[in-house]
Amino acid sequence: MADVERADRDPVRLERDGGVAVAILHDPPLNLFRTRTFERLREVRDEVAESDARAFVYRAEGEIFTGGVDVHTHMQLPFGGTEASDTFETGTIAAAWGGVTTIVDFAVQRTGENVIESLGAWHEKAAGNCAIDYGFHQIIGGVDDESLKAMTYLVEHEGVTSFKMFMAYPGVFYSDDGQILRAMQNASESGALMMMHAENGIAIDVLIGQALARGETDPKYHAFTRPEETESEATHRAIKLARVAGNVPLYIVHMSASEALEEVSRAQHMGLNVFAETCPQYLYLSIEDHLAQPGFEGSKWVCSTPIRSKHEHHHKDLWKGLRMNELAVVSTDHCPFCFKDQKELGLGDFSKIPNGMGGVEHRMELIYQGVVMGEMTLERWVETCCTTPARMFGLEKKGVLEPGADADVLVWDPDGTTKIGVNDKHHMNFDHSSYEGFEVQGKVDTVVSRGRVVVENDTYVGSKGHGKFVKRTLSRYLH
Ligand code: DUC
Ligand code: ZN
Ligand code: ZN
Repeated sequence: MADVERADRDPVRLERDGGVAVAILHDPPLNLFRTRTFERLREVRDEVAESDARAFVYRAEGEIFTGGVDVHTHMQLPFGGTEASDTFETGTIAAAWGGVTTIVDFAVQRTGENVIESLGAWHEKAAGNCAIDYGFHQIIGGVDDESLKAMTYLVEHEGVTSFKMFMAYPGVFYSDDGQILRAMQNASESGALMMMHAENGIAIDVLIGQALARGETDPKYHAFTRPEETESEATHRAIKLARVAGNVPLYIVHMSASEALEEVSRAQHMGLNVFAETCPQYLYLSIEDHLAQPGFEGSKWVCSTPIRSKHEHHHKDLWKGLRMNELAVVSTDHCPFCFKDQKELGLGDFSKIPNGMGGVEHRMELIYQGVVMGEMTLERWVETCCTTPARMFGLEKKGVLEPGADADVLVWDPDGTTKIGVNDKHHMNFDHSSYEGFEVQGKVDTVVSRGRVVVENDTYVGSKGHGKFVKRTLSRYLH
């Protein structure tokens, strides 16, 4: 490398190598750096802007971070008698608006379906449509010899190194303990990571039946029939099964409840390979303020695991879990449905409301608000929203600002504000906002995906198909 230059006041140096400019952070890399005075870097902005995938693009104002990584989205997922309303095109554009430069979505195999074909179907949905890069996890809905073999194949050949199973949704995605154990044993062999939707779906179905028989049909009963014990029991069971399966790495998705978090924390203290994520909805939203709104309004916030009571310490405990690294990742479980015609499928019967809400656009903003509120540090924001998700899921060139990494950059304006709502900031494809009326400090300024500017000056300037499928390696979080 020739020509090493140093920016005057900032912990960054610029190296040029064959016309490619690469910013390198101080050692150890922080994956973020503050800059108000990037005069020197501003000079090279035009030079590097369109040049090379590994080149960074700079602006003079704002703070520069590695782009957001959301490892839990469901674009156009067929679910609940309908289909999630964001396509790979609309959803990845919205993600870009939110400072996200990589998503990992879920390909779905149901009982009787071929795993490799189902992954192919998800490739078809996404290819050529995405604004930012994407990877896939594979949902295993049916465990048999063929699907187990396919799991190994996906790890070895397809860059799909994590598998999600469901202890909930009997008759839809549900797997019993024996099936889960077999899949976990397979993952233990191949080195893959197991992701678990941890809710006791059999018990929940009993509670749902009893509630409906009592005439309890409003959206709020969705949460009352999924009490925290059904989440913590399943979390506990998943942890034990993972241990039986040779301590396979286990990642509990969308954690919402204090008791479930205790299970994870206990396992971690025992030295088990157990990890967990939470989502913004579990940190901010509640039964009282959202799900129990009058009439059918609350259906907008029906998702599983459910949002919980604001009086039971869940919010507080989850923020603490994020600080303590008991919760390693914040994702969104982005799975939006319109109120009209989609959520309305559950009018008169909460159990028929499609489960899911949208948030891929707002995760960076909402979790930055945690920094503003003193719930976490700026470094932790980057760790939980960018760096750890990338490492956890083997996205080798994502979540870091370092030579050789993809130039996925978020320029953040800490002095700006973001007003969230259908008539404010809202680029997702559904007819309401899960965070309507939220006003948070901080604002996405510029977003760069592999060296290409995709959002700047409050305008989306990316292109359909720029986003490419990323093959993932095994999780790098443990090794
Ligand atoms: N939970 C949701 O709310 N939506 C999609 C699937 C899930 O597990
Ligand atoms: Zn789930
Ligand atoms: Zn999900």
